[in-house]
Amino acid sequence: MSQALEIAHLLDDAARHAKAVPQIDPHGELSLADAYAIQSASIQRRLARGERRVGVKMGFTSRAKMVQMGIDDVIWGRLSSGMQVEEGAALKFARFVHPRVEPELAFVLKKPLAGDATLVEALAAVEAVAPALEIIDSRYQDFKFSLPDVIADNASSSGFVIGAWSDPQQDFGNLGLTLSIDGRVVQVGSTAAILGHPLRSLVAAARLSAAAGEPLQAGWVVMAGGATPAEWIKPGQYISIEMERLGTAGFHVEE
Ligand code: 0L1
Ligand code: MG
Repeated sequence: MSQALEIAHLLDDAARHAKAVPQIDPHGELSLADAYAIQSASIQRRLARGERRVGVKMGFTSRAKMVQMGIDDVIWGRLSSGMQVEEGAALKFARFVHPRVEPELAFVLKKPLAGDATLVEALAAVEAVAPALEIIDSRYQDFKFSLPDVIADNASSSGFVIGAWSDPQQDFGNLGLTLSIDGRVVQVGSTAAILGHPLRSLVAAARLSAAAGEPLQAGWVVMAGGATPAEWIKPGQYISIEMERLGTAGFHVEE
């Protein structure tokens, strides 16, 4: 087995058994292409177990996070059906290593979108938009990673919850939002924190997934990226997002 495949198995097993592993590339020496190849192989294992590919998640979509990581482009990960959590559902905490949650905006596409799309072309491919929550759960010990580490680990993607879908023919570029834990607001932000406008994140998703030979498909979800810093979650909590005009979404965390 190649070393890349061995790492893919290690990370997939870590996610499957919720058991942290040491960083695979603490000094960030792997190329990003190799890191994405590991990510792809790890998702292939999920698909081989019967999960379906359902979309893409975008990461490091805020300037602050890019500066912190010393990068000048977003990263992306692959969403599979096993990561989707019904709105309002209860999730077992034991399914995760050390989960955090961040408020996002989700797109669902009505047609394929590939390559260097303009903002107008991107909007024309959107069926609907919704408030969403992403559960990020790095598989690395202490949530510590280099850039290749986190890419190989599917950009920490672990779960996502989507609220009711709304017509995208409205201005969703600067919608106020809150993230609450047990009804207490813990983060306040705006969809404008996602690359200045979430549509820019969709354009980036189209570019990056096409470059990887996996262009965005009709019916796929694109999680646009965190609109505020992430918060740790604990058993017993109810986590929710409230987004101006688009509504709410939430989930319970069970022991
Ligand atoms: O923005 C993101 O979703 C990036 C997730 C990867 C980094 C992290 O785990 O904090
Ligand atoms: Mg995210």
